[in-house]
Amino acid sequence: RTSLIPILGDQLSMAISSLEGENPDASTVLMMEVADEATYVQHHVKKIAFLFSAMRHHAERLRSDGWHVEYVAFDDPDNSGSFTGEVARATERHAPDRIVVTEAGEWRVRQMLEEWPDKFEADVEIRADTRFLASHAEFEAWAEGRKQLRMEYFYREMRRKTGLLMDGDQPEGGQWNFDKENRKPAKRDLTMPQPLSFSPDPITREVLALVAERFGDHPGTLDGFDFAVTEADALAQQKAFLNHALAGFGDYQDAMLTDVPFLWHSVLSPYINCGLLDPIDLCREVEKRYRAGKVPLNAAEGFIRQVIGWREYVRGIYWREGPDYTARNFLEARRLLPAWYWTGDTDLFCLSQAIGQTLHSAYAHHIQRLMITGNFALLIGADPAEVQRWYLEVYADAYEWVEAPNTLGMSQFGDGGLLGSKPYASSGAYIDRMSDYCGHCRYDVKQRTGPDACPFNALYWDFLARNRDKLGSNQRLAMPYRNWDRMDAATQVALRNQAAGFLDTLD
Ligand code: FAD
Ligand code: DLZ
Ligand code: SF4
Repeated sequence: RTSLIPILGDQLSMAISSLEGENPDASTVLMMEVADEATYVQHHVKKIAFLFSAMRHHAERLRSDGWHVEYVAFDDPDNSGSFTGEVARATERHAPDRIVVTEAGEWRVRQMLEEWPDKFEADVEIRADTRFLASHAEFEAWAEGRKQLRMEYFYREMRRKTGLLMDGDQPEGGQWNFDKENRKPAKRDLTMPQPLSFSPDPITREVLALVAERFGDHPGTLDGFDFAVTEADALAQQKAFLNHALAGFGDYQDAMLTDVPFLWHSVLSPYINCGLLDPIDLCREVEKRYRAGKVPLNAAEGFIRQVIGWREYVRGIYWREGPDYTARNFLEARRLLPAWYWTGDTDLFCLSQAIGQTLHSAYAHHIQRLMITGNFALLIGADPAEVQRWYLEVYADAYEWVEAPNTLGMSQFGDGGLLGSKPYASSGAYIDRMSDYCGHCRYDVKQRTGPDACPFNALYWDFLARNRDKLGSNQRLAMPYRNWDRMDAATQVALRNQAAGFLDTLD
């Protein structure tokens, strides 16, 4: 029996489940660069170039392993522009008995695949994505019957399941979570780690020319494209992280420094999410470094928690909550993002840093996403659908299963507290504590009102006051609401006017 095996752009693993047990001599692997995927949002040009190049390199790798691969390039004149259209053309060419595919990473594409059995003669088999630790059923079983879902408890299950950082049935070091140790501000220093840089080979250069020509109206720049596009190079970047940056990952996880985009972060998410790196292998390497005495426990635990805790947890939430999760808007926020989210051209220095580096590198680290761009969008009352679209567009690691829970749930409180127990809203003081941005800013982080006041300050109080009916009973906000209530009426009015004046400048 002959098989057609479509491999989607985020399935670039040799161990992908759709290939498991299949016979290369009776199979055609289909890979396709399609307009639907490249334009369902206006992806950053580096994100498209990265994926197209990684896909083309992966096709070569599959061929060298004996697979027959048909690769539909973006500018193929017969390219129909969609997964379903390309599978239809391939079934006409080959009349396969079976179509075998690994499940998609988002509802939009899942729904497409689920239509295939009705559309095509062949038997369609949609296989589970075994690159994740928790299957859909396991996550459901864990979540079932719990009054409140919290990452921390799910994470402990994943520690037990993998045995990562376990000492028998107890957590290594007697504690599951060392997050409290991971909040140090960083100092600039000449020995700071740097991710590797990979110069474009002929395949990548061809892709860069294609993307420059066809996606000129998308955000970002192709200048300085230096992503890894093969598994070997992604593994080299992984090794560089393990050897140089991991030791500081814990301490400086929340730190931000001017013109230092990567700090001690791994910058591996684009490779993990598209399949070039295996997240569990990576965690095992991290544990090895800890066991060998090369990195402290707070770094190893902190990193492993992000991957087997947060990453798996947000995926579980995404699929559990269903296709309308992304449309939620608990705070009924309706404002558009300012146009400078797509240019970085703003005099709020922290935002110009986070957005500027995003447009350049299609990367920002977690605290920039959460506490700079996310926090600001939350405070101004930006429409969470619009905020999700922005995050999906601009980051090379963005796929809806991981982007939406982080943006809608964690950052914008759009799900009303399902993902996080309180909104990640803060005034300028937090940003000043964790970064050196404020020293470079035209605003004064210590002032709350007046022409030089840091806009985050008044916006923060205005956010709390404006959303009191929705947030007032949240126990974790009791203290800030008490502080608000202790202010005299004139101060409250001045803060709200200051915020209103600033918001007017955004429209
Ligand atoms: P590191 O700091 O080195 O962390 C290591 C790894 O842990 C990451 O590579 C990633 O695989 C995983 N990880 C860490 N935090 C999270 C998290 N909250 N959720 C899932 N995985 C996590 N991550 C994405 O992969 N894609 C997204 O589209 C995405 N959108 C986000 C949107 C918002 C508003 C926020 C606040 C966070 C988002 N994140 C997203 C999570 C996180 O910011 C990125 O995974 C991280 O910044 C990637 O950089 P890194 O590889 O250097 O991570
Ligand atoms: C993100 C993306 C882009 C930009 N282009 C393609 C593409 O042309 N072909 C492809 O197979 N995949 C692409 N992707 C990734 C898909 O959107 C991703 O695989 C789906 O979201 C399924 O999870
Ligand atoms: Fe950002 Fe305010 Fe600091 Fe300026 S003063 S960098 S706007 S937090």
